[in-house]
Amino acid sequence: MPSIVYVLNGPNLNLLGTREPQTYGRSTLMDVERICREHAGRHGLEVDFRQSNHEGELIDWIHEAATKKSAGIVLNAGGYTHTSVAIRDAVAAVAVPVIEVHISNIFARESFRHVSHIAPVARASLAGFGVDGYALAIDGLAALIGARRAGERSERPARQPLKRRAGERSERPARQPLRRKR
Ligand code: DHK
Repeated sequence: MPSIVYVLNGPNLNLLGTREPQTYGRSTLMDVERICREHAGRHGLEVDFRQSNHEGELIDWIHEAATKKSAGIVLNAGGYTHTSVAIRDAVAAVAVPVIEVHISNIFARESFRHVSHIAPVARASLAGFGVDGYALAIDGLAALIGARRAGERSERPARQPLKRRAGERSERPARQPLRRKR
């Protein structure tokens, strides 16, 4: 059964495509979902893609990802990144790796966005790659958990023993003593 990556999106990300396009671009949340599924598929992973404008619902989903033993979480907590101690605590409470993603470069924006409560407890963080950040997060997560690429074999091919040629000696030739020149 393929492993599942939870991709969780916080408040206002349902408005992607029309919301401040100069900052968040023109891709919609459905486009992001497609990108995530496509990238996850390359690693033999499946995606459970969700969005909520409610803090508690995001927290419940983080817990669920852990109890269902998901492969990991890609989390864009939106504005809650900068305010929610409760989401930070949920991320800290679970054993699954959480990759924090931001479409915009939060460090190049207003100072209140420079603080992320998620970053210190996330396994890794990405910001400023646009919606491609989601694909990068999935690739990074797959590398972290050692997910196989589609079509890759699970076992390494068995090592072949070295074949000795007929007449070949197994030991190294004895060292010849150095001859002193006259
Ligand atoms: C999305 C939001 O909704 C903002 O509140 C964050 C983040 C940045 C993003 O870049 O994806 O500050």
